[in-house]
Formats: sequence, structure tokens, C-alpha cells
Amino acid sequence: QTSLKDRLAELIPAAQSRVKEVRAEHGQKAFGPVLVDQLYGGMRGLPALIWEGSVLDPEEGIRFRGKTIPDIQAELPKAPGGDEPLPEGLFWLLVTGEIPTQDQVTALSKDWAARAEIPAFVEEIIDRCPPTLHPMSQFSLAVTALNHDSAFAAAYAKGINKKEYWGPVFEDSMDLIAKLPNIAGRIYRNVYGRGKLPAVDLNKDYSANLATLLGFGDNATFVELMRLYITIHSDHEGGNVSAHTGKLVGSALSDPFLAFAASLNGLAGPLHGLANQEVLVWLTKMQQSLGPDAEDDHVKEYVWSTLKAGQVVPGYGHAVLRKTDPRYVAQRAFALKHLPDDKLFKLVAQVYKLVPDILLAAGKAKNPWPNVDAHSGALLTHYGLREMQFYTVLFGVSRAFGVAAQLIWDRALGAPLERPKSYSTEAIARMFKDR
Ligand code: AMX
Repeated sequence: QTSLKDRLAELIPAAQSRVKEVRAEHGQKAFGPVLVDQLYGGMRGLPALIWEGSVLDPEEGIRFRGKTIPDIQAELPKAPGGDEPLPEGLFWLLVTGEIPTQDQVTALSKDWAARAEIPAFVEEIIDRCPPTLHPMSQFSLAVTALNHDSAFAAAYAKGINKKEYWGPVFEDSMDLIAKLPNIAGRIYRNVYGRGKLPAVDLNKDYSANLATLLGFGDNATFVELMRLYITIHSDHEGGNVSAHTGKLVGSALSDPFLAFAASLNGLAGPLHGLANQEVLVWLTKMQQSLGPDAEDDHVKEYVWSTLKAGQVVPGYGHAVLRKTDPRYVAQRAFALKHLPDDKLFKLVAQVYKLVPDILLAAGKAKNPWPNVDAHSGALLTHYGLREMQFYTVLFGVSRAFGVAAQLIWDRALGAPLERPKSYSTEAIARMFKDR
């Protein structure tokens, strides 16, 4: 049985040659023109980044190393008696492009559990945060502080050879992922008064430990939900705010803790990861205003009133996707299997039936379909995790998998400092005056 690091060491030389080959063959080919509108338009559609773990097709949705969500649900190892893929396997797939064996996944679970403890001073930082500080801010503070023990930062200070960068970045990435459940659990228990954090169980998988640290470890279906949740939230190619930020900051050779803390600050925005909180806030207000079992016409009116107030319908629309997000579909399937009669799930389903036509009629959103965030909060609420301000922290735990995998490859492939060119409006006006 090979370890992930050994397998990676075997794969790196061939991947380095492959990049050389692709650059030699295609390096001077153009994707097409860059339009001035793309500079003003948030770089939508601009091909600008290499991201190895996943590619997002607008019509079909995400593929992790070529595999769709149903593929990975079928192919990745499961926990004994479980149906959902283990996120350990997804990480192995993101890093190597290969489906791991059950033993390899078990070894990763054990490795992460062994690395899970966080330094006492990081615990203190979290404990000193006022409960009014948003959980995402606490999360980002704690992850930044982990940089204290970064293997990469220490190796760099000693003068590590460029060719060796990936080794300590791998170690930091493993530590980062391993320590997130303890950080998330501590924040959750502190902010919502849920008692003392239990210890990580060295023989349990990552999701089971996360569920236990949050206080839901006794519920086997919640543990399964965490396995699915982390797997589908892990990676969504490179251009989204959290992924791109992590890659950008990592390109300055900031270590994985600093890079991922930056990702978290981006994920904390309402147009990105905070949307899962916003969806629940919106649905709860709707329930309060319309009462239970609202009629379709009343829900429609409520949606229109959101749009007329100049607000977005949270959980709908996407910068790349043009169909229902397969991550939404996977969560809907989970709900249909485990909680078909849940009131909030029924409202989520009712909204799914009504919102796309309204967004089409309103005529602005390029994608009227739901994204991942339209569903996740309802599932968490069902199992008693009702504190919506905490939801984006779980998204953050998951997103570390994708960002970490890319940071390792960026250093293995010698990715340079990112430094795109910017222009002022006046410079553009001058440059294109006579063209
Ligand atoms: N409700 C109302 N209006 C919407 C909308 C929605 N759900 N989605 C897009 N629009 C509007 C935009 O605000 C924009 O309006 P403007 O012209 O007045 O500025 C117009 O439609 C065109 O936008 P777009 O090209 O379709 O979307 P985009 O690529 O600029 O933005 C996104 C994508 C996700 C930010 C946007 O759809 C949105 O705000 N959705 C709601 C928030 C959300 O669910 N975010 C989570 C996304 C997934 C994730 O990252 N976790």
C-alpha cells in the first residue's frame, strides 16, 4: 500500500514533462481575443488559470479529474455500511487523478486524525473571539495563525531548493485539512454554547470526527451527509473567488495556511460561499411572512418582492453554470432519500419549481437555475444544525481540499508569481481611440 505522498512523488516527474510538452506544442496558440468588456466585467469567461483538480462545464457541471458527481458517488470508497463517498478518496483523486483503494483511504483518515490537534495559542485565539464575531472571521483568524508552524515557511527560511517546494507544501496542506475540524468544532461550540470539544478519534474517518466535534456524531445519517457535503463542496475549478484567491496568494510563496485563510475571506462574501447562510435567512423570513404551507402564488409574490427591492435571490444563478448545479441535484437526492417530508425541504423544492421562471421573466440573470447553496442549509437544519451563520464554515472546511490539492501541484509544477496586467479607464480610452 502506497501513501499519498509516495504516489505523488512518483507522478510528479511525468506531470512536469506533460506540462513541458503541452507548452511546447500549444504554448503560442490563442484562445481568442480579450475584450475590453471582460476587464470591466469581472473577467467572466477569460481563460487565465491552470487548475488541475476539476473543470466546470456550463451545461453539465463539475467534473473532478474527469469524473462527474454520480461517477464519484459510484467509484470512490465508502465507510463501512455507508453510501456516500469518503472525502479522503476525493482528495486522493484531486491530487493524483486516480481512484484510491479502501486501504489508501483508511490510511488518509488515520493520518489526518493524527494531525488534527491545533496549537494551544490558536485555541486561545478562538476562545478570545467575541461570540458576535462572525464564525467565518474567527475561522480565517485561526487558519492564518496556523502559519506559525508552517513546514514550508520554515524550509524557505532555511533556503530550500525550488525543486523541493512541493514536499513541505504537501505537509502543510495535510496539516491544514486535518486541523480544520478542530477549529470549526471549537468555533461552533464557543459561539453557540454547545459545551466542551471532545477529542478526535484516531480510528474514525474525517467526516465522522467533524460530526462528533460539532456535536452530531451520534447521528449516522448526519455523518453520511457530511461525507457527501465535503465531497461536493471541495472544488469547483480555479476561477471562483475562494479557489483563485488561494492560488494567487500561494503564488507569492505564502504558505498554505496564509493562502487558504485568504480563500476563506473570499468565501465569506454573500455572492460566494456566504450564499448558503443567505438562503436560509431568506427562506426563514419567507416562512415567517407567509406561514407554513404557503401557496405557490404567495411564494411567487415573495420572490418578486425580493427582486423589486434590488436584492438577489440567494442560491440562484451562477457565473459559469447554465443548468441546475449537479451539487444541488445530489443534495436533493439525499433529501428525497432521507427527509422527504421535511417542511423546509418542501419549501426548497417549491422554490425550485417557481424561481427559474421568475428569474427568466425578470430577464437579467444569465442562469435562472439553483446552485449548491440553495440546498445545503435545509439539510443541515433538518439534523438540528440550525445556526445559519455557521454554514459557510462547513463550506470552508470542504473548500480546503480543492485549494490544497492545487497548491501542491502549483509548487510541484513551478507555477510562477501571478501578475496580470491592469489598465486605467483613461489608458484604455487612449489606447483604443483610433481602433
Ligand atoms: N437574483 C437576482 N438577480 C440575479 C441573480 C439572482 N439570483 N443572479 C444574477 N442576477 C443578476 C445580477 O445581479 C446581474 O444584475 P445587474 O446587471 O443589475 O448587475 C445580472 O443578473 C447578470 O448577472 P449574471 O451574469 O447572470 O451573474 P454573474 O456572473 O454576474 O453573478 C452570481 C453570478 C452567482 C454572483 C449571481 O448569480 C448571484 O448574485 N446569485 C445569488 C448569490 C448566490 O447564490 N451566490 C452563490 C454562487 C455559488 C457560490 O459561489 N457558492
